[in-house]
Amino acid sequence: MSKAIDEKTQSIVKQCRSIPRDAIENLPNYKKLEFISAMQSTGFCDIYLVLAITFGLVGIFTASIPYFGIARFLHYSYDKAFGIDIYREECLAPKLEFLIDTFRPVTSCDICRNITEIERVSKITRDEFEAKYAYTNRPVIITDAMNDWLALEEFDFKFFKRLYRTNSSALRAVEEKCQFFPYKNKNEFETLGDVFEMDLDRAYMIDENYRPWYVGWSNCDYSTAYLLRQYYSRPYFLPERSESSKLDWIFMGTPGLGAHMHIDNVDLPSWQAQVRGRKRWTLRPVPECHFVCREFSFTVEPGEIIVLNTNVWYHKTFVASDDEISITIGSEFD
Ligand SMILES: O=C(O)CCC(=O)C(=O)O
Ligand SMILES: [Fe+2]
Repeated sequence: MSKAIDEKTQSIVKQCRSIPRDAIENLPNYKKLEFISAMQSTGFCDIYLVLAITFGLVGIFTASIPYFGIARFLHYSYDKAFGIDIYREECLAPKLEFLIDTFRPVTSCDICRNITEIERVSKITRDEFEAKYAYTNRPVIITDAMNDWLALEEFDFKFFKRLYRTNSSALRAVEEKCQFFPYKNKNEFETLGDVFEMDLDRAYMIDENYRPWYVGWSNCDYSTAYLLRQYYSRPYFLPERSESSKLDWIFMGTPGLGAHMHIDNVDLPSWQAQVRGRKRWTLRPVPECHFVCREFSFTVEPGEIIVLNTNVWYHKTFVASDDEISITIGSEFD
């Protein structure tokens, strides 16, 4: 083998002897290789050392970004690169979800350390709820807070279809000033009005080949809020001083669909009551806690209320009932 290589080398050397020196020096890659060889041979500036230092510096720079804060780094970069002060663009956040993911403040892993499943509690006192869950970002399910709610019997697709009938002030308010999330159905439901135009066979899954649907919206209209509150009461466990926001969030849809994995930017923690159907939740810790905390899933049953700070836990849902639509109502609290 080595004899063969030797012969090959000799033949190349012989061929090269016949080429004039000038012609070799004019070959396009000669200059580049000459430069590298010069650097190596001085011993003063080894090319491999240069590369190691360059990549080392890039590595240190990259690793320091999380230390100084990814959000701060990106804020600075957006300002310099596009002239956008991202913190003054809050109204874009609901439309451009990546802004929430990218610019949310770093979360302490203390909130999710050692949590591997959801706790279920009942007969909890306000003080105990306040100390353990209200402001600790620790998710919990309260199993006995909806016993006397009229909503359990009255809230169904037809109830909301009547409330949000065409030209009603309730519907106009949602369409003009509240938020609407059509999730996977965004190509067919542009507004909440489109949802309630759906025929009842589809809404109630009577049609065997029904297309599944899932939507959520906020009710930010005072008189609709007043009406909705006739059907449910403020959960008994909320601290006395806590203001339940006047904004209701309603999520409704058929089995198999739900909200994709996301994190919110709504300031306050919230409670969400499972009025009808069952909903499976997955909670995922923020990526900076990937090695400290674990993702986990659980199902919220009808009559249960989940309390969650959706600003610090990534969350996704899907309706897990066999043949019933899921309806939930909730609100933020401070
Ligand atoms: O209930 C759902 O499907 C989604 C709820 C949600 O994203 C929230 O409450 O922030
Ligand atoms: Fe959310």
